[in-house]
Amino acid sequence: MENDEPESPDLSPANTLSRRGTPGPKKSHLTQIEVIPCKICGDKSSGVHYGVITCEGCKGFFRRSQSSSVQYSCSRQSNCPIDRASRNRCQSCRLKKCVAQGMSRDAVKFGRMSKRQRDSLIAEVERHRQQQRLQANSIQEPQSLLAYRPGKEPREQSSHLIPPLSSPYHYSPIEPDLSGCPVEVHPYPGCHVADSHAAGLAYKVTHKKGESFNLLTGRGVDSTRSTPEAILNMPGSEMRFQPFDPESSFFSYPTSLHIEELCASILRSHRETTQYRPEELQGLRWKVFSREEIHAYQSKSVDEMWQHCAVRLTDAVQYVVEFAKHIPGFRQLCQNDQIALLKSGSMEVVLVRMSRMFNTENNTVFFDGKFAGTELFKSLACSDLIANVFDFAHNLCMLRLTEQQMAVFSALVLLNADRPCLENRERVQRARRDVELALNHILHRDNQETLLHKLYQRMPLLKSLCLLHIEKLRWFRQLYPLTVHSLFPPLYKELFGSDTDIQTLATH
Ligand code: HC3
Repeated sequence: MENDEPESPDLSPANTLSRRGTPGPKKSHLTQIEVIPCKICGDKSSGVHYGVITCEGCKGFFRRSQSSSVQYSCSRQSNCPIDRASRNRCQSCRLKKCVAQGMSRDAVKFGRMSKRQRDSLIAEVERHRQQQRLQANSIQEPQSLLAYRPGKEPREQSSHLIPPLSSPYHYSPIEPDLSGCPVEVHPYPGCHVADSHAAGLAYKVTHKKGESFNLLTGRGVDSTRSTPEAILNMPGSEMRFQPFDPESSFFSYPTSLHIEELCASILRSHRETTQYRPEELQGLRWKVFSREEIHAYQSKSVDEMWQHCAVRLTDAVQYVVEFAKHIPGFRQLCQNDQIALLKSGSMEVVLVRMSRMFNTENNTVFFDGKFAGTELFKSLACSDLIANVFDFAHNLCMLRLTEQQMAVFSALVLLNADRPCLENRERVQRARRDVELALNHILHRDNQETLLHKLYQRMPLLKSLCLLHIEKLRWFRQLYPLTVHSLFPPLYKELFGSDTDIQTLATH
């Protein structure tokens, strides 16, 4: 446990951007870099240190971690949340986050920032200043119907966000036609129908009292009694919705005003839950992995690299969960359906969002703080999956979606009334219809109606990619059942494979 008193500011020009002598943009922007919170723990930052905007505490921690020969290790699952309060609890995860955000001793040698990097930083400073102005103003303005507080970083919530299910799901043939694929492999880890209804499948997510975690808050709940509204308003939950009448006109007769409001709300949700802004990613395109760094990834064993990617993927999924919780109409669905939509749709949204982080010039994707090509994932031993995922990201990136288009498309991917195990399909369809109208609206406004067909065309592709992903996981789990059971994040296991199967495998 490292005590972590912020140290006296390090004024060496090499280590701070705001005092850097290099000529650059208007002084005012750089002197206000502290409006951007520390990228590691969210505390107040003091400048760019080792290539990343951090607070004094994290700067000092990283410097000490580079000089000391000590090896840090995590006593949990290497996915400890790192924030202002918890940053001293796990040095291993803190250092991992520093590296993931791009902190590096090399940054000291860089000395200068390119124009693109400076522009990206200025854009981020400007956005934070705007957010501060908005927050200052919003105290006076009456909050809109869909008012919500920006959620905490999804990472700060429990990683076990999907309730452990008392019995494995079994896939039902009534659901989407997947006859083309072997019964044992389908995109959704199945859903056990405790009692099916003629109109569709209702699956009972039965829990023993106190044993469940709730996807929507990551907290233990007695879900036998909870309702989404009650869960949403649990202490500690990040979502504070005003009481909402789902049957209100907003959902039954969307007017253009409602659609405009829906678009704006989905865009806000998207912006609050994407780890990087487009302009930031643009400014980071120069950060590609060196040959040595790529070799280090390729030297990982198959199970090590799978565990590493599983943690990264789970991180990304948690942001998608927060995005979903902010989508008007999603939180009005019953908890069963919210979980069913996330179980089958969150990976698809991760892949959609991956296209935002893709550089089509060199076919690389932003991963672990730098841009990586397919070769970095070689030790996953699933080159076909990687190739298909990169192809998908490349082709979607080529459409050059705006953030608004990306946000509404992501909401449409999630609100899919054809997913298995839904209890109230009609209600999902109603929420989806409003998002469809929203997508039509913004593409018409942007004079890009031709994109509509192209986006709808990509949905079956997303499903087949997730089907392939599940197939690979089943292959991996046959070889390394205990790795998946003991080292994969609980949320990953809940999303992509029933834990019960793993226990069965582990004991046979
Ligand atoms: C899809 C991916 C895992 C997830 C990686 C993500 C989406 C993670 C969040 C980052 O911000 C962006 C990012 C970049 C690359 C993505 C990886 C590319 C290939 C890899 C596999 C297809 C999934 C492997 C995960 C597995 C097999 C452990 O489930």
